[in-house]
Amino acid sequence: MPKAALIMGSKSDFPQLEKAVKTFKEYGVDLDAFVMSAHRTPDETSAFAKCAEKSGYEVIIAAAGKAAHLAGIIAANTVLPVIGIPMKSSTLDGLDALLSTVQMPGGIPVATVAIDGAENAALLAIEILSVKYPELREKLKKARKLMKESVSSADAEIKARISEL
Ligand code: RP5
Repeated sequence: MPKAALIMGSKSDFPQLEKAVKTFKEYGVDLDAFVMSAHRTPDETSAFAKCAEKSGYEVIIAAAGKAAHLAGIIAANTVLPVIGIPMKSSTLDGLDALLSTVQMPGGIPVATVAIDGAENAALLAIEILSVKYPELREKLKKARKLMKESVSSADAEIKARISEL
């Protein structure tokens, strides 16, 4: 079974991350979630990342706000793919976390999604896992098809409403 880890810098991040948890459940990916902080629990965070491969994780999502170094410190301690979610949790509306997460130095990549982009982080993780688990690729294709159908029906609905004006 595919296995992913979701690390959040604080429990205050969780409400914005629920969508990621739901997405993993929909796709049948085994997910473990943790609260860990690059600044408040630096040793535990590094230790987790160092053991992540042995623990069976295949992809890691790290979500943090403010001076968000969580994804970076995890990526520095593992070669597993790390996806960073910059969280909107400060007076800077998440721009601080976006820049802290995305501007990694060469050699240590973090695949950064949009501010509060929990759903896309989960989907990107599932796309990465689908290289190994073809059943996930089929589910992703089905979901894209449904999305396309809902856009087509929205298009038809808008056209009908416009013609009635
Ligand atoms: C970051 O600081 C966390 O990821 C959170 O987004 C932000 C605020 O944390 P709390 O002060 O609410 O615990 O490390």
